[in-house]
Amino acid sequence: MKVLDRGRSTAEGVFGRLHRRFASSLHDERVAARLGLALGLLFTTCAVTGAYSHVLQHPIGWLPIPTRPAGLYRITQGAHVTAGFASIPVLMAKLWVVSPKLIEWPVARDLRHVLERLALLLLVGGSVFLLFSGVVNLARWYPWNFYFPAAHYWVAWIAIGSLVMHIGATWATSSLALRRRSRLPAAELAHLDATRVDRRRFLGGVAAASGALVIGTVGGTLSWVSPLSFLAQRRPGNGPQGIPVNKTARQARVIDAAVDPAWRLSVTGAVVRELSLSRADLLAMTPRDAELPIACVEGWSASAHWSGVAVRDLLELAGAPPDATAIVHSIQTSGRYNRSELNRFETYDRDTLLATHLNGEELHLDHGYPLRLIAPNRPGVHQTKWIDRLEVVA
Ligand SMILES: Nc1nc2c(c(=O)[nH]1)N[C@H]1C(S)=C(S)[C@@H](COP(=O)(O)O)O[C@H]1N2
Ligand SMILES: [Mo]
Repeated sequence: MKVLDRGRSTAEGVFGRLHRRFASSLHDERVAARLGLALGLLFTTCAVTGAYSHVLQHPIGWLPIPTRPAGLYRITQGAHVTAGFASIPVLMAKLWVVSPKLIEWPVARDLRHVLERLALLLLVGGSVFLLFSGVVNLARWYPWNFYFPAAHYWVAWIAIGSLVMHIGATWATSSLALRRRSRLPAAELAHLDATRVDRRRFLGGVAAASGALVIGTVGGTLSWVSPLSFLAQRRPGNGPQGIPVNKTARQARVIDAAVDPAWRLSVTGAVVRELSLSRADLLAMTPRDAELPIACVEGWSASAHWSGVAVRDLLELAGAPPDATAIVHSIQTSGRYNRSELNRFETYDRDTLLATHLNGEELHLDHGYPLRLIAPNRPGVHQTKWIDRLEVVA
């Protein structure tokens, strides 16, 4: 018993000392609630745009995503990455503000308390993992051997579940903390006034850090901010023909096959007649053109003028059924992005092109010469380059 008591009082002593070290007028429910609100908005933005990106990248058969507005994915994915970056200082501040709570003693009081703390642990761990993995993915540094999108996706569900539990558990205190001043008791009001400057400065600093990160990323999409965008991996305007490149023809090991005069586009599958078309055959077809963005999942994007043949025209020429879907195949044999599916909205849309030209010039090898897919409202990973086959699915 004595030993136990001593153990407990030592632990209490340690926790007590930690609490005193963390004593500050900023460990305040009002500050925590404000930061929580900001974090809630930023995380919701990430969750909604992330879910949208997921269904675009992993198409669900009965839920084909429309092709309009053509630039929607560009906005949602830019918002996803930007909101993620902006939430880093807010999360750090929130953790610091509530740190006395995180080191609370006793560690567990009752079952409800255990569940609350477990949810909190998952929420904190999940959020830190999501932000960290997102950032290092953008930096193309992979200190792990799992597939980033899958891990990011599943941890997001864990974080969402624990966030809902956390909001449920803290709703009463938070709404009380955000309550209007006029309804506060006099003693609390006096304390509030005495510490107002501290809180303002602190929250202002957090907002400024978030703002700097926003400016640091949005230049991956908005060219007029890009000189200031220290975090943007790619900038619109940089790269051959004014468009950034993620994977070059050399990295994809496609150069020889891409420049081979024997290259043909074959149209196969659920068609009346299979086709084999040379570049000259394609150039002799009705030219179609469209102004469309490349919008990478990494958040950067760039708009360009593309021309080539419409997938819809090719399907008509081959006698495919009007509601056919299709798969485009690249001559690239390795990698995850050597093929992609076109849903029925995409095969029907006249702006879904197999492009031969970019910004008025013959497509650069790194942009997919001799032929690449460019379609409205699609993630960059599905704008397949170096295409040699269009497989029609009825
Ligand atoms: N065959 C093939 N196509 C591909 C890729 C690839 O690795 N292989 N990368 C995709 C990605 S991630 C993006 S963002 C776009 C970029 O197109 P760009 O290099 O012309 O800008 O190409 C896509 N098409
Ligand atoms: Mo990409």
